[in-house]
Amino acid sequence: MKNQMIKVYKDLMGQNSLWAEKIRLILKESKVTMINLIGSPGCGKTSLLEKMTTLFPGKRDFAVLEGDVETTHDAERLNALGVPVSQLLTSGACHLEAKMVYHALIDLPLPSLKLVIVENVGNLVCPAEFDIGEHAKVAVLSVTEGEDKPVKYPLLFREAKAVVLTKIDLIPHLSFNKDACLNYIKQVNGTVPVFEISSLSGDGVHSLVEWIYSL
Ligand SMILES: Nc1nc2c(ncn2[C@@H]2O[C@H](COP(=O)(O)OP(=O)(O)OP(=O)(O)O)[C@@H](O)[C@H]2O)c(=O)[nH]1
Ligand SMILES: [Mg+2]
Repeated sequence: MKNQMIKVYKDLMGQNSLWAEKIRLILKESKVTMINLIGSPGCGKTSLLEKMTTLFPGKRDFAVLEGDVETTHDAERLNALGVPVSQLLTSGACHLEAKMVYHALIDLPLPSLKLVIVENVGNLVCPAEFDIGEHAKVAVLSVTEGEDKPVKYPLLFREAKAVVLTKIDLIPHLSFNKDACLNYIKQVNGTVPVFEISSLSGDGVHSLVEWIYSL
């Protein structure tokens, strides 16, 4: 077939950037910081948010936007602890886009908040490609995933302003080589701070929370 009309779809991601800009504007106006937590399914993102909540019962200045493909399980877990939370369901998509986050964000009681934490859809690849207007992407990696993930999936670790190494209480039971993991992270992102935490014991969570509130 010759001379057929070629459809060109240009700058679809540009639409995402427009929504991300709107988010940045709202966050600036309301003086709210937004963190984008990204990591594999089951790496411990919700458990970390639960531990943050129970360790600092007086702190009620953050809300959570829960991204998942299906179910409201994670939002229910945080709702049970009294955290303002909304569930964003992608119905199949492996990441959150800025337009969806924008609509959930403007429904939050922003004047009473200092911080919004977005738990992105469990995925080590796609969410890293999307700007959702956040102040910081935070990479979450659990020790059960293996030490080489930062070099196998480098984009997230390159983009991240911090890396959270979770489930460190399990290290004695694993062949996980923590030094190798830290070296791999350094290889990809030489200056990124790494927080080693256990949501089971609460170890390391305090330093992470301090860092988040210093942004
Ligand atoms: N031993 C141990 N287990 C943990 C820790 N953090 C999370 N887990 C367990 O890991 C499993 C998954 O934890 P979640 O917090 O649901 O993980 P998630 O990253 O939110 O999962 P998705 O939202 O499905 O991507 C649960 O069985 C948790 O109890 C930890 O620090 N130590
Ligand atoms: Mg979760």
